[in-house]
Parts: sequence; C-alpha cells; structure tokens
Amino acid sequence: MSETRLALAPGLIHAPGFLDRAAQERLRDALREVVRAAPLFTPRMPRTGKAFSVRMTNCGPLGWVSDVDGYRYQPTHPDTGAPWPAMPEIVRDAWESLAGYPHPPEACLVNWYEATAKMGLHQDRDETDLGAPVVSLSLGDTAVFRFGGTERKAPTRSIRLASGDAVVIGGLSRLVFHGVDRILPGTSTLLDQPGRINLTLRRVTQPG
Ligand code: MD3
Ligand code: FE
Repeated sequence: MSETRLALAPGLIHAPGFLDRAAQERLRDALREVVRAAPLFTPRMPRTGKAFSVRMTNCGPLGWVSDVDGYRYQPTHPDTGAPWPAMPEIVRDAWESLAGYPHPPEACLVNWYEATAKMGLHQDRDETDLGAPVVSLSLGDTAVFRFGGTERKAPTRSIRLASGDAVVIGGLSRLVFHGVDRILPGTSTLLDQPGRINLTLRRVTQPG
C-alpha cells in the first residue's frame, strides 16, 4: 500500500499503487461475485441508442445506467430488474480513506474495458451532490487517460492509470472533462484476459 499522493490539478489527486497486489486480488475476486449477481450490461447513448464500447455493472444502493431514454441512477439492474449487490468492504474502505467526505458512497459503477474499448471526453454531472468527490480505482491493464478543464475546449493532458491506482476527483476538478483514449493490453497480470476494470465510487443524492 503506497501513500504517494500526486496533485494533478486543484482537487484532482492521483494515488499510484494505492491498492497493493493482495488488495487488488481481493477486489478482483469480490467483483467476480458482483458480476455473478449483476451481469455486465451494454450501455447505449441517449437518443441514438449507439452502444458504448465499455460494458458496465454497479454495486451499492444506486447504479448508473444509460439507454435511449437518457442517463440516470436507479436502484435496480436494467436487464434483470434485481437490486444491485452490496459494495464490497474494500470499496467502502477505499472511500473512507480517500474521499474526505462524511457520508458513505451510494453508487459504485464498474466499467469493463476490453483491449479495444475507450471512453470519449465527458463530464460526470448526473449526481445531485456535486460537493462530494468521485473516487476511482483501476484494476488490470494500464489505461491512457485524458483530462482537461471544465470547458470542453480547454487543453488536455494525458496520464497513465495502472492496476491498483486510485484517483480522487473533487473540489475545483469535480466537473473536469475526461476520458479514456486506450488500454495497453499485456501491462498487468491481474486478470485472466486482456482488459481493464475501473470502479467509480460516488455520492448521488444530497445527504439529508
Ligand atoms: C475525472 N470512468 O465512469 S474514472 C466514468 O477510467 C469514467 O473508467 C473513467 O469517466 C474510467 O464516468 C475515469 C477516473 C478519473 C480519473 C481522472 C480524472 C476521472 C477523472 C481526471 C479528471 C476528471
Ligand atoms: Fe467520467
């Protein structure tokens, strides 16, 4: 468990190697159970219905979904109708040590990137509680990640996110544009196939 914390921008913290190998293996195994209960689904773009190249699932009380009707958080799986499974303890612990926020996460979005998957530049703004950070955990192959400013036209920087890395996206960076340019297959031995898992831990509602 490394304690390194790099400030990439105001409110944007990179913690390389936050999860050591043993913790990465425990999280990988816990996610196998999550996917058994809540199978990966293919999100689609609002209006056009075009499929994302990333597949997704969620754990925790709320999950993020996207289909022709739009983006939203909901308490049940879009295909099975079942409630999302509980967040693994290691996920709750990571929020506790990184978020600096006095309420637990409500949603944990699990993104599965095959070797050829990517994610276009976007903002995360479907949450009502924008005062809470988003905490990201990466497992498996390294991603080439891009982020810019709070306007789409702002210049961007590229960083690599490796297995075990955490990122905290809060404060003045909470609404920064970001995306995944590509996955570098063969850069990790954690998973039994090429690809990457990213977890994003989020508050959705205003704490009452
Ligand atoms: C935001 N996921 O699910 S999370 C998403 O790696 C999403 O799967 C990406 O964007 C993924 O909405 C990124 C982590 C992250 C890292 C750095 C950032 C988000 C960031 C820098 C600026 C803004
Ligand atoms: Fe995002």
